[in-house]
Amino acid sequence: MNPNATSENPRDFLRDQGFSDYTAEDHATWARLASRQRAILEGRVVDTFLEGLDRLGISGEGIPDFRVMNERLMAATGWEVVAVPGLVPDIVFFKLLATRKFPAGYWIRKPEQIDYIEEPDVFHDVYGHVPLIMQRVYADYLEEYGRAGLEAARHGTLHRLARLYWYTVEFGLAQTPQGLRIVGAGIASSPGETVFALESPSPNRIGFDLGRVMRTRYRIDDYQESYFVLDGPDAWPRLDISTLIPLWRELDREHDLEPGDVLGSDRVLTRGSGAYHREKVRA
Ligand code: HBI
Ligand code: FE
Repeated sequence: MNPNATSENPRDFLRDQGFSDYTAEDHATWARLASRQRAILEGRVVDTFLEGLDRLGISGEGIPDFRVMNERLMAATGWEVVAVPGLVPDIVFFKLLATRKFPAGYWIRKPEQIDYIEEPDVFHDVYGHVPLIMQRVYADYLEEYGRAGLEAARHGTLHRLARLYWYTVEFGLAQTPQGLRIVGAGIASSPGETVFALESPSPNRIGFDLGRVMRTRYRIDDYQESYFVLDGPDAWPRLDISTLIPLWRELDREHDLEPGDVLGSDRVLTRGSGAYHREKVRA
């Protein structure tokens, strides 16, 4: 069915991965991306991410076969990866997560788009997102996120859930005994942002707070101006609805924050210089 249609039924968006249709060039694109990432992630991403890659058999050699990957994922946390053509409607996305299905684009970027794509492809979705789903605490957080999303749709607070996803699942950092590490898939699937998020003096790095994050707009087309830092690699927030509803009500009385804003009440780990985005504006 036409993916632009307004169906809210996940089944209308699922398809077969079409594993045998990938070309040698497709697998070579994966291999190039995966080997580049592996080298740069060591010591920068949480250790459980690299363990997840290994346990899933996600290799640097080629695009993984979802059937093989899903046997291991299902055994570990009861999750499964399902193939979709691209972005699915929010409600469909939440329904899938709430039933422990992670939607992944089946297509892979062309060699000339190696560093930037507008919609998530199989490399971002599988390499970036799936390794942590091998971990129970994370797997449970993602399911809870899906459930909270369905509630948010009824309360008119979808934008708050989108911000939460953005600043945790996609662009989260975490404190670990070894120092600051990456947990977000958007960072872990991008070589440029892997280094920028941890090492650049430009962005703010702010201790995670659920309400603070839900107030904060985000950039979709460039590195983040602020990253939020979980207190530990497993310190994902609980999203029970009885806490979220009063929180949403409180936030509706406050103005939104811009991506680079820093508040007096923030737990600031790094006050960014802002140099990176300032240069961009001038260029
Ligand atoms: N669809 N396939 C796919 N992948 C996503 O990450 C995704 C989506 N639809 C909606 C969406 N994300 C976001 O708007 C969520 O943060 C709500
Ligand atoms: Fe993503």
